[in-house]
Amino acid sequence: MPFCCTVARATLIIATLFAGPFVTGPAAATPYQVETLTSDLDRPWSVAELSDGHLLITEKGGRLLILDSAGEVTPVLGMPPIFDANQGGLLEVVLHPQFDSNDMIYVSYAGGDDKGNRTTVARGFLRNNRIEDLEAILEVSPNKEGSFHYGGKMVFLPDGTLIVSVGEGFSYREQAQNLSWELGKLLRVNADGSVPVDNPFPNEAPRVYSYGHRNPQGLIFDAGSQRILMHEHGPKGGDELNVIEAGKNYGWPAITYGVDYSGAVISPFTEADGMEQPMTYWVPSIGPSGLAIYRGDDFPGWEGDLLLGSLINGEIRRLQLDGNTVIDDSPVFPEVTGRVRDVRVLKDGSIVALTDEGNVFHISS
Ligand SMILES: [Ca+2]
Repeated sequence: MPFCCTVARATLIIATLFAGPFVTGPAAATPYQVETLTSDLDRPWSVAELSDGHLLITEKGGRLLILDSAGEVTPVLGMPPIFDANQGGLLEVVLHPQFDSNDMIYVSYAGGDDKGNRTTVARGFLRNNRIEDLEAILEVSPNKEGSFHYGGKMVFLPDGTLIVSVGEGFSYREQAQNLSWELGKLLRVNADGSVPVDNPFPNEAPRVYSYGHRNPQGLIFDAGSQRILMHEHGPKGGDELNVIEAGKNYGWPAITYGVDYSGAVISPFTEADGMEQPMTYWVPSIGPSGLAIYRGDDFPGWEGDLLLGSLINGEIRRLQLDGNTVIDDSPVFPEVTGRVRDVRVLKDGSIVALTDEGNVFHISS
C-alpha cells in the first residue's frame, strides 16, 4: 500500500508551502506534511517504488533494502561484491519497465578494487527478498584507478533501452572527449546489455549515446516532453542541467562554467562550436543529486516541474521550466535537511527523499 497513512515511527510536521515568485493564483500555497519513515539507514543512495508501495533502497556500502510503510527494513540477499570507497559503492536501483510481470531489477555499482575498477550494471530477479540469477550486463571500459566520479544513474527509455551515466573518473577528465573511452559518457544498451542497432557511433563507440560529461548524478526521461534530462557535477562551480540528445558533445572539460578546486582555470571557454550549452548551471556549485519530474495531484501547479536534491545546500530544490528555459529555481520543504542524495515522485503524487545522514523523508499533501 502506498505511503498514505500515518507512520508509527515518523515525526510529523505540518507546514505551509510558499511557492516561488513566478507562481500566482490559488495554487500558490498547498499545505503539506513531512514524515520521517526511518532515520536508521547507512548512506542511502537511490530509491525505487515497488508495485505494493514499498520502497527499494540502495545503501552505498552495498546493502539493498526494502522499506515498508511501517518503517521496517528488510535486507535483500544475493548482492554482488562491491567496491565501497569514497564515491564508489552500490549506486542506483531501477525496475525493469515490465517489473510487475518479470520481477527484474537493475543495480549499478563500482566493481573491482582501487587499482582497477569500473561502473557496472547487473540485473536479476527480485523474489522472496533475494536477487536471483544476478548477471552483470554492462562493465564500463577501460578500467580506471581511484574511487571518484562513477555516475551510475540509470533510466529506461520508452523503446526499452537503458541509459547509464558514467563519470569521467576524476583523474581522467580528458577522456570525456575521447570516444574510445567510456568514461564521461552516457551509454545506451538494450535491456540485456547488448548494443542497440541505432546508437550514434556504431563503429567507433557502440555503446556511447552522448559525451563530454563530468559526473552525472541525476537522469530521467520526461514522458511529457519526450526528452532525456540529466544533471552533472561541475568542479568548483559549473554544475549543469542538460537536455540530452543522441550523439551530442556536452563539452567537459573543453568548456565549463567552473574552475578547478584549487581555483586554477580548467578551460578559458564556456562555449564552443559543436558543443552543447546546459539548460542552466550553478555557480557556486549546489552538488545536485537525484532528479524527478513532478507528475501528480498532491501539489497542484507543479506538473512538469523538476525536483532535485542539493548535497551542498542540504535541501530539495524545485525548478520551473518553460520549454528549455528554467524560469525559477528555489528551495522547497525546509523541514527536509541534510545531504539530499535522491528525490523521487511516487505513483500517488507524494514525494520521497533520501539523505546521506540516513533519513528517508516522505512528503505529501
Ligand atoms: Ca557541459
